[in-house]
Amino acid sequence: MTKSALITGITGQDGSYLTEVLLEKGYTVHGLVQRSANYQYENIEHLLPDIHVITGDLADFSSLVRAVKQSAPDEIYNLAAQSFVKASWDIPELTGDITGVGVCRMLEAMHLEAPEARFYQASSSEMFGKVLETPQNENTPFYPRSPYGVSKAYGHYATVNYRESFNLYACSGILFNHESPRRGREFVTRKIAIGVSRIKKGLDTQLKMGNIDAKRDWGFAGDYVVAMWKMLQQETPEDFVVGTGETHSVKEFLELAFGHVGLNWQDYVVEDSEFMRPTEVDLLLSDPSKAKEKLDWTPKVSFPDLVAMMVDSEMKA
Ligand code: NDP
Ligand code: GDR
Repeated sequence: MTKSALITGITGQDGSYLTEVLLEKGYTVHGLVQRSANYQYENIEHLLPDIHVITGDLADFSSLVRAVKQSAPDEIYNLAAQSFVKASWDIPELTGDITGVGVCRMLEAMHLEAPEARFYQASSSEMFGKVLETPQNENTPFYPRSPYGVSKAYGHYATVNYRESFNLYACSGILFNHESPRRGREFVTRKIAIGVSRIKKGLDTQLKMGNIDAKRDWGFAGDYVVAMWKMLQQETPEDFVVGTGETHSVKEFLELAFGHVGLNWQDYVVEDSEFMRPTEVDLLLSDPSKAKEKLDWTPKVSFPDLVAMMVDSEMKA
């Protein structure tokens, strides 16, 4: 029988790649989309004929109940969030409401309307924040460093708690940074890829950056959505860390991205305090051995290939 999936955050980077994976597997895909004056369907434009769009919002419980009723899902992927860490200091309350409490609303809607469904929560390495051990695994304690990280920790524990309280099939995927040509424009990798292509084409002369010594464990989003699906195919629900196990600095990303089009990053990059954060998470590095062992998951795209893919995509755009 055809499986039904409900994806919140379907218009985002991960939502679009996950939809492609699920359609390929024969799922009926329903996507929750928030109301907007000018709907931005850039990432899912090509998928619209094959999916069912449901208007709803993680801030509105009744809309989530309706969405679950309407889609009768076998699997729910809760990807919607205010996902930009830097903005979470400007809109902390909204971030808490959507990225944190929104998870509870979604879990409760499933508990009421589809308790047999399987639930995936998009948790984040930002929960590790000021890391208490390196590398970070499923048992590493959290020390979030932003309103976003704090909200994700709430969503993570809500997921674990609904699993333990009501015996729901609910998993938290603790994903490290993953990028692609569909990444939001304000995130550092896409910002650099766009900046490089504009400079190469003579449209800009400099690129303003924040903390370029920050390090991240960066992978390709297309690989990571496969891990989400695999988590929901296990016999018992568990939480998994997903990452590459490699860490690179923003500086390294700059070097490779400018180098890819024959330029030297030092000639164009300037520091700008506007892009600095009140607190940083300096060394995020995953230990994805549980995902490898139990999900048979490993990332396919290397760091240099990811940088090249993103710069090439902007050069073509
Ligand atoms: P994006 O920012 O690209 O997508 C976020 C999605 O959430 C968009 O579809 C957005 O809709 C939607 N959304 C925002 N607010 C609401 C709301 N109030 N109600 C309903 N929908 C809403 O994120 P990614 O695809 O990169 O990430 C997916 C999830 O994974 C997020 O929860 C993120 O926090 C988490 N995550 C991401 C990582 C990464 O490296 N990408 C790593 C770890 C976790 P709209 O298009 O209308 O704005
Ligand atoms: P992050 O992603 O905060 O890790 O959250 P982002 O790409 O915004 O920042 C990564 C690092 O780069 C440094 N940086 C800059 N960042 C931005 N955006 N712009 C700049 O100009 C700049 N200069 C330096 C940042 O300080 C930071 O250290 C992402 C999101 O997808 C979250 O939703 C997700 O949970 C985590 O990854 C894992």
